[in-house]
Amino acid sequence: MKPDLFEAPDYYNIDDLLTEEHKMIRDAARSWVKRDVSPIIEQAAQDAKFPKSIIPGLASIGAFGPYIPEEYGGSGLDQISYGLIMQEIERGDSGVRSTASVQSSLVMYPIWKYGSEEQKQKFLPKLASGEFMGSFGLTEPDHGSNPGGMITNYKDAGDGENIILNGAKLWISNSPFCDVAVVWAKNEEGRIHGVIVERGMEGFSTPETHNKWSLRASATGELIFQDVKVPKSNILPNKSGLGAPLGCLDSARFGIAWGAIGAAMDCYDTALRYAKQRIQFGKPIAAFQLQQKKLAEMITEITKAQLLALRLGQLKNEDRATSAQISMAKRNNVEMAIKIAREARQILGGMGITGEYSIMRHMMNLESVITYEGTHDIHLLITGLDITGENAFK
Ligand code: TGC
Ligand code: FAD
Repeated sequence: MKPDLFEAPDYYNIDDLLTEEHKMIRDAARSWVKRDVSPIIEQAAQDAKFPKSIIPGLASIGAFGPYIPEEYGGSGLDQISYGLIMQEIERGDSGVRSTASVQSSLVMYPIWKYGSEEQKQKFLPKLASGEFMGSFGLTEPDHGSNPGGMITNYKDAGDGENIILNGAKLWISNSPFCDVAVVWAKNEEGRIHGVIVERGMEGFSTPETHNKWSLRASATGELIFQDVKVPKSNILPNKSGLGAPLGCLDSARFGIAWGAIGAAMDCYDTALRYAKQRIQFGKPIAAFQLQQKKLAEMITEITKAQLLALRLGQLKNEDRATSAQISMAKRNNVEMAIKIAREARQILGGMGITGEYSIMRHMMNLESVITYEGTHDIHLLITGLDITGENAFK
C-alpha cells in the first residue's frame, strides 16, 4: 500500500469551531492511525483478519469509552471528542471503527447506563483498557430491522441464582473474540432485557462468519446460546424494553455519522492527490472539467456532512439530540461517503481497484455501514415518522 500522505480537508475552517482540547484529541488519533493502522490495514483486510495488535493503541487514544466517566476507566470526554475519534479511526478503516463503536456505545454504554454498580466496577475498567473486548447481540437470523420480534429468551433456572438463556444472534461484530457479550433477550413475560454473557459459560459459542466482501478487517460472527446458565446478577437492572437497546444504537449511530466523514475524507484526499499527479493527454487529469466536477462535489458534500455532525455533537453535548436527528445524520453521512468512495474510485481509473490505495476498501466497507445500525431505508422511515407522525414501518 502507498505511504499514508493524508491531509484532512477543512474547506469551511471548521477547526475554528473546535476547542484546543478537541483538536489535540483528534490529532492524537490521527497520528496513531497514520503510524499504527495505515501500514497494516490493507493486509489485514486482504487476509480477512481483525488485527488484534491494535487493541492497546485504540485504548490509548481513548477510543474505548471516550465519554464514559474516568472513575470507570473511560476518558470523560464530550460528544464532539467522541465523534472526532470515530472520524479519525474510520479514516483508517470502517472495520476498526466498528470495533471501537461496539466496545464503547454498545457494550460500555449499556453497562454504564443500565447496569448495577457492581457490574460497572467489574466490567467497565477492563473494557476501557482493552483487557476485555465486548460484542452486542441484538440482530437475529429472522429479526434484523425488526428487533422487537426477537426470539432469544431466558427463563428462571429455579435455583434462585441463575437464568437459562436460549437463542441465536447473527451478524455480530467482535463476536469471534469477545470476552463478554451484551445480549438482548426476552424474559418469561416477553419483556426485553440486557444480559451480560461471559466467554466460558457452558453452551455459549461464537462461530465466525466468513467470506465477507466488506469489513474484512473486522471479525463478524454469531452468538449461540444453548441452555446457557447465566447468573441473575448479570442482567442489566436499570432499563428494559426495546428502548434499552435502541438507546445504545443512538450513541453508536452518532459515532457512525462522524466516522463516515473520515472514510469520505480519505477517499477525497487520495483522489485529489492522484488527479493532480496523473497525466493524460499531456495534462494532469485534475485539469479536466469532468474530474473537477467530481472533486468539487465531493468537498461540498464533505463540508455539509462536517457541519451536520458538528451541530449534532453540540446538541448531544446539551442532551438535546433526538433519535430522529441522529438517524438523519447517520443516513446522510454514510450515503455521502459511499457516493464519494464510488466517484473517487473512478478518478483513479484501474489503480482504484487495487489495494495500493484505500478507496476500494472504504467503498466495500461502507456497504456494511449503510446497512448496520439501521439500514438506509429504516433511517428514512424514522425521519418520515418524525415529520409526518405516520408510522410507515408496519
Ligand atoms: P417502536 O415501537 O418504535 O419503539 C419501541 C420502544 O423503543 C423506543 N425507541 C427508542 N428509544 C431510544 N432510542 C431510539 N432510537 C428509539 N427508537 C424507538 C420507543 O419510544 C419505544 O419505547 P416504549 O417505551 O414506548 O416501548 O419500535 P419498532 O418495533 O416499531 O421498531 C422501530 C425501528 C424500526 C425504528 C427500530 O426497531 C430500529 O431502529 N430498527 C433497526 C434495527 C437496528 O438498527 N439494528 C442494529 C443492530 S446493532 C448493529 O447493527 C451494530 S453494527 C456495529 C458496528 O459494527 O459498528
Ligand atoms: P432486513 O431487516 O431483512 O432488511 C432487508 C431489506 O428490507 C433492507 O433493505 C431493509 O431496509 C428493508 N426493510 C426492512 N424492513 C422494512 C420496512 N419496514 N420498510 C421498508 N423496507 C424495509 N447487529 C447486531 O446486533 N450487532 C452487531 O454487532 C452487528 N454488526 C454487524 C456487522 C455487519 C458487518 C453487518 C452487515 C451487520 C451487523 N449487524 C449487527 C446487523 C445489522 O444491524 C442488520 O444487518 C441490519 O439491522 C439489517 O437487518 P437485516 O440484515 O436482517 O436486513
